[in-house]
Amino acid sequence: MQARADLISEELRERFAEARRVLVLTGAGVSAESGVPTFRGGGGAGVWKGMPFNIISSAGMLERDLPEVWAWFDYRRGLVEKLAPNPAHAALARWQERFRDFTLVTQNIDGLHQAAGARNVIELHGSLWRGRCVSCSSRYDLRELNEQERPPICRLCGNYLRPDVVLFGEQLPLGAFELAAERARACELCFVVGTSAVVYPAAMLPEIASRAGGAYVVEINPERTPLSDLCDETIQGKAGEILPLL
Ligand code: BV8
Repeated sequence: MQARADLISEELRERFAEARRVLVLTGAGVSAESGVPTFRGGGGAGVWKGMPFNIISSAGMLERDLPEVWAWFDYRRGLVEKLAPNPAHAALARWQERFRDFTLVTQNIDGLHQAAGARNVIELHGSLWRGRCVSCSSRYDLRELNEQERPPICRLCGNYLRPDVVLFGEQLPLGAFELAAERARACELCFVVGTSAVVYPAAMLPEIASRAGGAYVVEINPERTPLSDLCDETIQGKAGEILPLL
């Protein structure tokens, strides 16, 4: 179904035309039209061998069963490697050139923003495509390692690699949230695209943009979320249909 341009308010069109400092926060919904399963709302990424994803994707599980966590992320990587960015990712990559000061913050680990040409993406939760040594924290591109070796072994210190992904109960990458929060305070227009806004601290960013920065906050999501009431405008639609209209 073709989205209707009248879903975009005049106020948003004017702000979009004049904006210089823009921040976009994305979640799994921005990759849904690429075929990447979302976590909640019936998305397929929610359960693994009977375990809800916040159990298999947790610090405790990594402690208990690193090989199982590798199997879970190998499965996710196997899904994503066949998929391509969708018009939502392409639109956001174009916005990078359009605004003087543009920040793209994602909760996603699928790498599809970068595959669509986006640069300097703030990955709050890490990346499916990287492994990190549990001892010396050396990082590796998993596409360059031998797939059979599980868990992979660090070439520098010989200990195990883990997925370079932030699991539930783990701290975000050093400085990532602080940088995103600083940009949220400074922005004048903030888009929240395809997130159920239940995971913290990522879900704090639109509130920081609105309260601390006075930004105009726009939510793009087929459903309402706990953030919807905070937003200045909510556009109920699919990211791949709405974003190209702007
Ligand atoms: C932290 C990587 C400090 C893994 C993810 C107890 C102990 C410890 C911490 C906590 C605790 N209780 C609460 C917490 C905090 C916890 C948290 O927030 N829990 C929630 C669930 C209650 N947070 C953490 O643990 C964070 N760390 O707090 O550190 C600390 C440390 C130690 C001790 C105390 C504190 C770490 C959070 C990061 C977890 N890792 N991902 C993996 O991917 O497997 S989070 C995971 O959820 C994904 O990254 C995902 O991106 C994220 C959020 O989900 P969404 O992206 O919003 O996706 P979802 O499916 O939910 O929604 C999709 C949306 O899209 C829907 O709204 C849908 O309507 C919409 N949609 C669908 N189709 C479309 C669409 N929209 C647009 N277009 C479409 N076509």
